[in-house]
Amino acid sequence: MRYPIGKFVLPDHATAATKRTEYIKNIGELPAVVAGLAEELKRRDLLDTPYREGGWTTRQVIHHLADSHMNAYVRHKRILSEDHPTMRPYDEARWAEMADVTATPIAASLEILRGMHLRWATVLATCSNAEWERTGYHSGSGITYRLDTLAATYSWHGLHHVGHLRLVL
Ligand code: NI
Repeated sequence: MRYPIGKFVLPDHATAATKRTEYIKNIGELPAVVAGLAEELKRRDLLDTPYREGGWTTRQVIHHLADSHMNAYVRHKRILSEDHPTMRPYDEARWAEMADVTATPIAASLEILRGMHLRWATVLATCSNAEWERTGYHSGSGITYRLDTLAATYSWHGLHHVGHLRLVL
């Protein structure tokens, strides 16, 4: 239940280079997919249901997608605008317990996702090969990402949490 679509496997550079279009598509389509599932979860009164025992509620999962992808979007933009930036981790568990998660309608995060993913997919769709190969260092994991392997990570991450929402439905 924790990994409904399987654990993420960081692709090698050759693989990531062939899947850039797929990553853009997944990132571009995520907001509409989540919005559709959110509507059904709300209709069936399942927004306060955890996707597994001790796990986040579907409401927290939806707000977490906005939290995580705001960080992700900034990381992509920094890689495109700075020379090998260091990307800092954030405490996702604590972010998921603050009032902007527990006391804010999910519509707020659905709107964030809609606007931000449109910008994110748009900028990725215009990247040159050289831009896709730009890098950044993630200080939390010690991993050096290329823009395309970072996009792979979040392409997976969105579908990973969509899997959690589908589990509850
Ligand atoms: Ni996550």
